[in-house]
Amino acid sequence: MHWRGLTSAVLILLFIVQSSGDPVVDNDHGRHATRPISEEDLDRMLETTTGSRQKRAPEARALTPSIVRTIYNIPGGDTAGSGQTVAIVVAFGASSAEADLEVYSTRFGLPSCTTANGCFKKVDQNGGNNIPRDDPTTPISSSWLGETNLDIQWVHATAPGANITLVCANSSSSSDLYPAVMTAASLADIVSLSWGGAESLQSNFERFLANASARGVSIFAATGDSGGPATYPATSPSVIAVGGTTTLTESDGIFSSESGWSGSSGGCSNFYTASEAQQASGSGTDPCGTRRAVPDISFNGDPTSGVPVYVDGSYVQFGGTSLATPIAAGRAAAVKAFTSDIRVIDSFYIYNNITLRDITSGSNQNYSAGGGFDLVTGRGVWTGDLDINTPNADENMKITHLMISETMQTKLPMSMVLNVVESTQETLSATTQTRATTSATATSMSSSALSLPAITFFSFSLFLLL
Ligand SMILES: [Ca+2]
Repeated sequence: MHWRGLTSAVLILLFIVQSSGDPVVDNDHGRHATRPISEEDLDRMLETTTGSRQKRAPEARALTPSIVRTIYNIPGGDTAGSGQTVAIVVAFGASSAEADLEVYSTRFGLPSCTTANGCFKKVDQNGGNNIPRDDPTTPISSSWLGETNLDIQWVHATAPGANITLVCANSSSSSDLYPAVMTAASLADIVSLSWGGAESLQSNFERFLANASARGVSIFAATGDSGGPATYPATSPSVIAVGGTTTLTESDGIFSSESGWSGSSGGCSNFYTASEAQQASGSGTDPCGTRRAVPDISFNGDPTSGVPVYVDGSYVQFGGTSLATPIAAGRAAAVKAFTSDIRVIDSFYIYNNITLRDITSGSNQNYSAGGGFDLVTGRGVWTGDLDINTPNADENMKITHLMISETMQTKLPMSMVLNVVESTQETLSATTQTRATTSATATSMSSSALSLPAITFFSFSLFLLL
């Protein structure tokens, strides 16, 4: 007994030492590279999506909610996600976020989502009403409020029927954001995290994430927008890591092709091992051994193929894995609402139950996308679920005729596949050259001063792309 007691005491002591040793990191919400969208451009976008075949002007090719729901085959239509709740964790308060969401919903014909009608809820990091102050960063579109509006509006755009709970951490420090994630996971079973910090060993938070995942909470985390190593918590094996693509549409809004975005962070974790499901799939073991390999999946993230977000009184075009992540969370809500058979969307689900559009072109700083799993886009773009009937069958047929996926490649004439690949690569090589000259500037900037070079970089890229 004596020795057993002593052993326990030593173990407890070790635990305390280890626990207090978890590093506190500052988390960044990424490089969104926003650009303004005029009301006139917005009108043109909407005309296209309401049936007019009018060609969209190059500056009006941001993706609208209905285009995004179509190209990602999100089930449920205008009530997608009904009965589900998505919790979004951000830093700081967001005093105008709910009013901005209402303006956005009206503009895009989405259902109203307010505190009054029970759809929207905002809590502090402990679940209470002590909402922190707004992020003072300017311009506002580059602040955490811009991030918050992006997250809220794009969960609502992809899952208009879902409830949204916004959890506001007191600061961007992990000592505030991690408790906020714990609160979020107690209030919803789908959680969206469009932020991250440099990888480190987070033993306490890891235990929490593993437990949350085991309880059936789906946590989606952005890999980062640097195109370099992925950030934490995306590299945790207990979350679903979301990378970014460049999603090209025709001038009339019809899906054209999708490639890996140069800003999509990814790679092998230096601290964490792959989940059992990832290891079993071979996706992690091929490039990374048994280490965690990210991303798991991807959605649109390139600002040049970005989306409109209403913030600070006007519309701006946003991108980043900060966009891809709420799309993933919204799609999860839509899928869970569409069939009650799907109770848990976790790593096992992502590696066994989904159908994908494999991304085979494009690259980030260290890796290139290729056939199957890659460290730019993961398994690819989540476009379907094996355990539900494919919804919107007609829409799906309409858009898949140009898709480059593992399943479609065998059915398509190879000339058509090659044409799409070539045209995508030509466009990408033009933009990659531009990015090479600007990325050095961007990566040397501190997180508090990212907005200016990001905007410059984005505008320049957009000009070349179109
Ligand atoms: Ca691939």
